[in-house]
Amino acid sequence: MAMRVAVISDIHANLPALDAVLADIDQCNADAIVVCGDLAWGPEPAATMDRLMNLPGPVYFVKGNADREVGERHGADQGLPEWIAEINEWCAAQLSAAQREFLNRLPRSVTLTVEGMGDVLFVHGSPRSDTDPIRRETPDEIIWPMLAGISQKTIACGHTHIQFDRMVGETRIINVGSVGLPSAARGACWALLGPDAALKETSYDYHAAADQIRRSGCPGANDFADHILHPPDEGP
Ligand SMILES: [Mn+2]
Repeated sequence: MAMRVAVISDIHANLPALDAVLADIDQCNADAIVVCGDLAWGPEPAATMDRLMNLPGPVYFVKGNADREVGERHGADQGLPEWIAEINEWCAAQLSAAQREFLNRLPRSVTLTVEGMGDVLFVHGSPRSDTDPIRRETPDEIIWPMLAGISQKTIACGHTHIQFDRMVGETRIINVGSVGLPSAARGACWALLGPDAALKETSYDYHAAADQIRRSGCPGANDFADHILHPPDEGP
């Protein structure tokens, strides 16, 4: 049955931003929520996972690169920058065994039939890889190989933290942006799909969120907080 779907991504353990978006979604009568990955890498991993794993109603999850790296405790010996590896290890240590197992078991993609849109493929980066960046300005010919072999006419993704809705050849690509670590936006970004696609931005108290983040104990907490207060123009 075709449905209306709220899509969130790149929460990055910003719990106040997630709670604000979930309150907005509550008002939309969506039939399901899809989470396109990068859940726990950030200042409040355990509380964020607890919230996400206990959401009522149908919720579908896709694994992001940060979920893979936190779940598998990737370190600098896997080629990651030291500061990312340090946050991976801290986040993994904050999570319960059940929460890490939940991350490790997430699928790389989900397909749902959305009202008015047909089959939509939900991924983190691209259908090819959870680290492929797709941006508004990425040239079509860079994206085409990322789409090889897919049958869906619409893709919803995240990973690059800036929203857009564009065509690449015959394929519609909707990047829902980032709930917790957005670039080029002050609010928490997400999208509502069906019967059309609406890009959404939920405003929340980012000053209070930044204070909460600074108290989290997460390595780099001040950098997370500064990002919330002064979102960069460019995504990661
Ligand atoms: Mn990512």
